Amino acid sequence: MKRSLISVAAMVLLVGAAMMLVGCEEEPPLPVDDVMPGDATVEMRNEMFEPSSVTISAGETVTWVNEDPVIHNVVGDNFSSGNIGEGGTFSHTFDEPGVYEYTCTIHPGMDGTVVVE
Ligand SMILES: [Cu+2]
Repeated sequence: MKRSLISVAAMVLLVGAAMMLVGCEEEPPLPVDDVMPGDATVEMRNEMFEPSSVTISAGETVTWVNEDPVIHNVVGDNFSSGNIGEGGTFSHTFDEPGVYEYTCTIHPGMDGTVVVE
């Protein structure tokens, strides 16, 4: 009895390990689309916007997610997030086509672009 329990446990471990290996190959490390609703998601990571440029259609929404342990913000000509702490998010809907550049005013050089088609 004990022996079969052990072999079942070993089997479960093996299957689990195999599934993890397969998972690593097929899935990106961070399924960004699953993090938040929104038509595009931009991560704030290592004091950069990632991706630094996103393209959406008019009427769609960009959601920024702060993955850093420091405060960031998202400031453009017609939108401003205020402070976003670790794990925090900010969303903005872009109704008009155009090229919208934005920055984190806390970190010089932390810039991004939203292209609205
Ligand atoms: Cu910042």
